[in-house]
Amino acid sequence: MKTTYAILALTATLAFSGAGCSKSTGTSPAPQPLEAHVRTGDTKPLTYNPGTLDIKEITITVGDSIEFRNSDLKAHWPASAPHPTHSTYPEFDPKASVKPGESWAFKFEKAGDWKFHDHLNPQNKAFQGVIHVKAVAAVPAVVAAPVAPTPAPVK
Ligand SMILES: [Cu+2]
Repeated sequence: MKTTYAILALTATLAFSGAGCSKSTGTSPAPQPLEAHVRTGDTKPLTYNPGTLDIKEITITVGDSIEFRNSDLKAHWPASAPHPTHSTYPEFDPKASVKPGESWAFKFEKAGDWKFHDHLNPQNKAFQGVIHVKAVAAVPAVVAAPVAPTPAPVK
């Protein structure tokens, strides 16, 4: 699981590093529109299953969100380290428990490695993890070409 996300992160890094947007899909490299480089903010699910999290480590980009889904029979409370103050990233805290069947999404606006725990089970490592948030890759600004004045008709 960790390896999978590391590869995904590497792929994303390569895709954003420019060089003609070469995605190694193997077949005909169709030209991609410029919009493909611009991030709009993805949402990645992370699920509390009975007794454990399905993902304990994930890499995203600033502006992306993590949706904490509770598929367990007990309530959970994802929150930034450290317990109990959550002071590393105070906004990363729903300020309430997420009940079974409910979810809570949080948009990460700051780059960093954000450890989290279950505020209701702070010592249980099965509910601890880390969200790696990468800074947004620089995207060249699109500058509109100036409109050339219509040349006066030659007489
Ligand atoms: Cu806590």
